[in-house]
Amino acid sequence: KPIYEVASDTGNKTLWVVFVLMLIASAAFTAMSWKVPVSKRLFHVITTIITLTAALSYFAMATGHGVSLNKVVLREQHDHVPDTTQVIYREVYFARYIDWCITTPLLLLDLGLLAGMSGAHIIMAIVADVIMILTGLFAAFGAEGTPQKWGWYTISCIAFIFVIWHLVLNGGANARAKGDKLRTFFVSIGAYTLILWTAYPIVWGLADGSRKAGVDGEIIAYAVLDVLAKGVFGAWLLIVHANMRESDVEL
Ligand code: RET
Repeated sequence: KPIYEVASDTGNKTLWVVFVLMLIASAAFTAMSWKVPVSKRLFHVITTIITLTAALSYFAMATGHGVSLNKVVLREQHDHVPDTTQVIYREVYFARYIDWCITTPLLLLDLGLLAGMSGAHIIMAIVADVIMILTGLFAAFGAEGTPQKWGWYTISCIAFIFVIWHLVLNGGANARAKGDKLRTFFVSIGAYTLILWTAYPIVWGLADGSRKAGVDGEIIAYAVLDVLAKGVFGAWLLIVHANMRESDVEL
């Protein structure tokens, strides 16, 4: 009688593919770091840790470690007939949130350092970001039919708006001070980041949130987003950084 929403072979294969892609990206970023002196490897180190963390998280999910079967009870009330309940078990890939807790602050650090944001502003953006991820984790395990699930989701979205606020206002202002070339690059990679990051709460709403999307659909959507937001983002940042002295940081 209970319904099981779990990954099929397609979903599981997708997890393995992204695991391998993240490993390849990590190796490539490490090799790129060897081309520059140790003192100029800050972006390389940050960006490699991002893809390496994702590789670990995808390994956990692909092997069945980073996932829990979440029980959802739907209660229907009718007049004159007894209440009916439907129990759904759906996989929640909690390893994602552990991954995001480490990698999204590092992505923000990449962008903050690129723009030349102050330490205070970088810390504020990162703390808001960690709150966004942890409250998103609570939302994923929040009970249906109570304020838990969508309450935490709303709080998470408010934290997300804080992150965007810091990035756009402070990031934008600081990047401008570093010259036109750097400002143009920051605006491009910042807009790219903003669009991709905004897709995550949308996927969440369709998948964990309303369960309109199946578990395979969820895995594939996050897989594409993760490769773009970590792998392609990192490659873009490191390649441009290699040819743009304005992007150097003294740290
Ligand atoms: C959740 C659900 C609750 C509401 C919001 C979310 C935002 C998540 C974001 C994730 C970004 C992840 C990245 C991963 C690595 O590449 C937690 C999905 C606002 C923005 C960039």
